[in-house]
Amino acid sequence: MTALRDGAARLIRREDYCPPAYWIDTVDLTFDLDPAKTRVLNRMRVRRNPDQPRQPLRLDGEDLTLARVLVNGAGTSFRIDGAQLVLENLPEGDEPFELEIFTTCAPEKNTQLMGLYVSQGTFYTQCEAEGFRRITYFLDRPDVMATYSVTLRADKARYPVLLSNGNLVEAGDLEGGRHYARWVDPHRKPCYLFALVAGNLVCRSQPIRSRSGTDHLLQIYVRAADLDKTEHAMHSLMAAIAWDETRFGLPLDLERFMIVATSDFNMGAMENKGLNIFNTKYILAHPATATDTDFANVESVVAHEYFHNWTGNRVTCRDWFQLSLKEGLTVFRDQEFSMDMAGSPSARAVKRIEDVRVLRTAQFPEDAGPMAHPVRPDQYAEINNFYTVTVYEKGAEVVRMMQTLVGREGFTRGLKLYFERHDGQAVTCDDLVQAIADANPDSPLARLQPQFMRWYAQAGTPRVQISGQHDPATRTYTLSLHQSCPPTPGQPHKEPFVIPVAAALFDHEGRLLPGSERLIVLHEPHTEVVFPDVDSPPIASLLRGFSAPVILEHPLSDDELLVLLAHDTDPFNRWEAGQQLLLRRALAAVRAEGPVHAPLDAATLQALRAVLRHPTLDAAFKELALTLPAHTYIAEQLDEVDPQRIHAVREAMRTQLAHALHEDWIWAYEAHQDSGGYRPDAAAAGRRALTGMALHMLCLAARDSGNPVWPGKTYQRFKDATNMTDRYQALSALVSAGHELAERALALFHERFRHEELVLDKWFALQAGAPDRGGDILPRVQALLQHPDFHLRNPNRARSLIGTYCHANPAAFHRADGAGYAFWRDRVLEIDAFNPQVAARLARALDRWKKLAEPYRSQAHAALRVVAAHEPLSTDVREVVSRALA
Ligand code: 0A1
Ligand code: ZN
Repeated sequence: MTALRDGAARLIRREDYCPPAYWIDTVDLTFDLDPAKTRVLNRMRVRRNPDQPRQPLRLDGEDLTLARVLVNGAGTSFRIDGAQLVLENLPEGDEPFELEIFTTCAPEKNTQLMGLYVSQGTFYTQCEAEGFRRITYFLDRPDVMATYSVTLRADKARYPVLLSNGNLVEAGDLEGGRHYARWVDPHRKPCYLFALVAGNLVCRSQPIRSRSGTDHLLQIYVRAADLDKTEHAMHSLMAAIAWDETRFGLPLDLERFMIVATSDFNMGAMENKGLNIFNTKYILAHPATATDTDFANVESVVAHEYFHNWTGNRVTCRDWFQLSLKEGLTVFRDQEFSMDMAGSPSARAVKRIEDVRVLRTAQFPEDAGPMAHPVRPDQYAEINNFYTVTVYEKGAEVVRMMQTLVGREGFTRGLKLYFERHDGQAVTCDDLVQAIADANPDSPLARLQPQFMRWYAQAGTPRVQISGQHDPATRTYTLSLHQSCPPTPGQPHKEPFVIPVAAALFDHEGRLLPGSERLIVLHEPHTEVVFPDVDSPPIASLLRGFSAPVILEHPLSDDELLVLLAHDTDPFNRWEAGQQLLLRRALAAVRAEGPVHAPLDAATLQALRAVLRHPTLDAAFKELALTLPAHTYIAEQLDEVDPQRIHAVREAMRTQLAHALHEDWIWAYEAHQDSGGYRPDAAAAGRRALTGMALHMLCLAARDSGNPVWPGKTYQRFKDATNMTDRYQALSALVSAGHELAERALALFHERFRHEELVLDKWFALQAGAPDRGGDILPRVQALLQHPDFHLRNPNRARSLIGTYCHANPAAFHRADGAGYAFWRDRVLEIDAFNPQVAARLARALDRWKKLAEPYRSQAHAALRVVAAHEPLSTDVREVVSRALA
């Protein structure tokens, strides 16, 4: 419910769950589509739920104009109670009855982009979580599942394409230049999976035959100008279909699987049954306009939405508290898919590192801040605020731990049992864990199942403290592991978790000790593990592959970290050793007094040079190993945060890397050039990432030396590039270095791509995210708000300029004069007036204000208080700011 309401919001609690008093078995919808006034006739077959006490039928509705209600064809009395339509005089007895509701709505006035809305002249719907109630009165909850038939009527010239879920059963012309299409979806579904699209679109079609021999039609609908950008999405979809059949035995259950892209979308994409609706950002990809990151995102989001067809649609959530049942599991599945697509072990590790970086830079702060919540939350004011990195990414880590505890095959067996038991049902997170445990009765998961469920119940990132003791007399090495978890809002005390810690031992020459690899399942507060046959003090490599979403406190010496960086056989921990070395130096420099000076020592620089020059390591891995720990990750390690100090330290480290490794960067740039055409595969993308990093470093070094050679080469590469990755990297290198050529390049870039919305988003984001020099970014962002290409109501554009500035440019945002926070305050309120969901995400930029040093803390507090006191304020934003202020 995103309606603007006054006062404190009512909390919805998980413990209050009650099955519905009525079931809706069939829904027949007729739409007369008109942007100003769309007429919706909703004919339902309803029956009382005999397991519940007799009570009135309460249907949810929002922003609807009600014209008529009929029960079994006759008029009936009704009343409106808040946002509900209440029917009291229903037929006696338990026979099903026909309920017919006729309403109208105004899609062109729908700026929230929930329910039925118009974008660039085309109708789209978005119903998750509670948007269907903005289309018609309904039991808008995921445990009410019905079969749907849908008739769409609209002007034929303006809306030649009419789509809904399922199969097209009839289409034809009507009077007055109108036409119609009738769709029937044979699968029962909750209303959040309903969708319709009507507009002037073209499509790429692909017939396929599955492994089991069934024929299907895949279609991707876009605007005509975008058709040449759909090939990669189609390939990704075909790969995802094949992967789900091979890995999990899950086939496509639809004759027709359609994807439609829209420029105006609050989130990434939506898994509506048979008719996925996507943000264009996650469908369109052409080498000339999309970067390697865009290509990878398209692949993973297309797969994610497709995988929801089983994990989400065939088996759905009983209530919205169970959101991670479908999201954690589906993110896990899309991560596994992307890893398998990446191919080589080191390319898989690169994907794993990228996923862990997201977890640490976004989820760990969430888990330590005012919005901390369990993977299965206990309460919410606005469910849209809980589509979070905790529910999605930490939820995926919880599923991954289950796979680790039962093994890969055991996990596949568990999912098979889950579908055997629950296909067609709306279930809970307990049901998923139960199926995986029951399919693996001898596993540690089955033994520790109730305790494992704490991952769903307790918020906060657990810490695992390590110490090790070598005993030469017994030739043993004893590891002590101690776990704890800090308090989070509403959860002062935590019980111990089940933590799988993958471990191995190395000697000081970097040789793996034979037989030392094992999985430690920590479940007590404190555990000791003894490794036999260890002749001398070893180096423990722990939490390999990031086997649990915890913070490891493992006091390895610098020398030991250097050994792991050079030799660990687990590429994840190899990367991690380098990150720990860099993090230590960053923290020491942040904590030191006085001006920041050269935080990196010669040994670290030499180790990084060795990684960069390594003969066999992948370019993508090298790029990750040489990337500094993120600003937010460094901030999380501190009790009090001075954002300007962290920024200064990171800049000093970058400058040192640029100068000390100058010759190496030149080598890296020249040795990793690609000849031939663009291919978005992991190896080629890795080479481009590394050459891009090299250019950044070379431009940075040139800034200090004044030598124009590398900026000149970079500018030339920017102009000559044959793909967007290289072009954007070059542009961004000039912008980051603050080189005078940057302005010229930015102007050229705009001129060349001014008709490409997604490229313009990059153009805005690059400027909003550029390194701050003397406070110059905020005025630039303010000026860009007035740019003719800036459209506040388009979520992608608002996020690219305002979101990037507030969320991704800490040094520019946290200004001593508080002007960054005042800007945040004004934009949150401005956006909240028309799109609360987007506003609430922006509002979270000040989640961690209590950790800020003065004067930032007081300034941020003042801005938050103004937002909290504003009337009217959406439930969405109110929940975020009141938790921040609590
Ligand atoms: N279920 C989608 C995410 C999603 C959630 C809410 C939305 O409303 C605007 C849209 C999409 C997914 O996980 O992909
Ligand atoms: Zn999802």
